[in-house]
Amino acid sequence: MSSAGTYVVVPTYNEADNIHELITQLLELPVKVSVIVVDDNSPDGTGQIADDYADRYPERVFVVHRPGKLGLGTAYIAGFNKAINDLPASRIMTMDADFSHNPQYIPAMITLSQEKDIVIGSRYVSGGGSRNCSWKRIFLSKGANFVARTVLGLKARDTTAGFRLYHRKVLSSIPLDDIFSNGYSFLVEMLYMCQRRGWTIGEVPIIFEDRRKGQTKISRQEVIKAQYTVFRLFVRRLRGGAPRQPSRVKTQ
Ligand SMILES: Nc1nc2c(ncn2[C@@H]2O[C@H](COP(=O)(O)OP(=O)(O)O)[C@@H](O)[C@H]2O)c(=O)[nH]1
Ligand SMILES: [Mg+2]
Repeated sequence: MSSAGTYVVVPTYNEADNIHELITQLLELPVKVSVIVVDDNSPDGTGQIADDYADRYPERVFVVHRPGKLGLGTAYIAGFNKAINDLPASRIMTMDADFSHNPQYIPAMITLSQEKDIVIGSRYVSGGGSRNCSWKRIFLSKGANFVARTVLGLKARDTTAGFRLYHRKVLSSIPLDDIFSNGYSFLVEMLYMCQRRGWTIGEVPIIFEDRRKGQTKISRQEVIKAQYTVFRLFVRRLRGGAPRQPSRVKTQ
C-alpha cells in the first residue's frame, strides 16, 4: 500500500512542548507522510521550531504562518489550501498537536482510505475510547455527538473528532472558504457537508488521550458557538435541497 502524497495538517497554538516530538514521530512512521504545521504566531515560539524542521526537511515539513490566533476552523482551511494548491496531496489528514491523537493510528487510517473517501480516528467504535479525560470532557463530547447524530442525522459515530483523513477529491468538492463555523463546530459542519455529498465514511478505533503538556485552547464561548452551528445546520436540513452556502467565514 502506498502512502505517497499524504499530508498531515497540524494546527498549533502554543504547542512548543509537543511539536518537536510530534514531528519526529510523524517523520519516523513506517508509512511516509509529510507535515503541514499551521501556526498562529504562537507566543511560545512553536512556529519557529516548526520552521527549523522545515529547513531540515524541506520536502517533508511545511509551515503556514498566520498573524494571530484566528481559530481552529480557518487553520484547517489554510492547511487544506496549502496541501491542495501548492503541494501534490492525494490524501489530507488532520490531527491535534497535543498527542490526544496518537500518530501510531495513521497507518491503519491510510489502509482504510483505500475503501473509504473519509476516515475518522474514532473514540466511539468498538475498540476505541478515551483515557485520562475528565468526566466533563467526556460528557461534552458524548453530548455533542448525540446531538449531531440525532439532530443532523450524521451517521458517523465520532462526529467531533479532529483526527481525520480526506481524499483530495472530497476537499475539492467542498467550498471551503464558505464554511461558516470556526473552532469546534467546524468539524461537525465539514462532516455534514461530506455526508450530504455522498462521500463514504469509515472509522478506525483510537484511544484518545487528554493532553499531557500545555493547555486547552477551547473556550466556553466556542462551545456556545458550536451549539448555534448545530441549530443552523438543523434548519438547513429541514429546508432540504442543496446545502446552503453562507457567504462569509467568521474569524474567531
Ligand atoms: N493554528 C491554530 N491552532 C489552534 C487554535 N486553537 C487550537 N489550536 C490547535 O488545535 C489543536 C486542538 O486544540 P486543543 O487545545 O488541544 O483542544 P482540546 O483538545 O479540545 O482542548 C491543538 O493542536 C491546538 O494547538 C487556533 O486558533 N489556531
Ligand atoms: Mg487537545
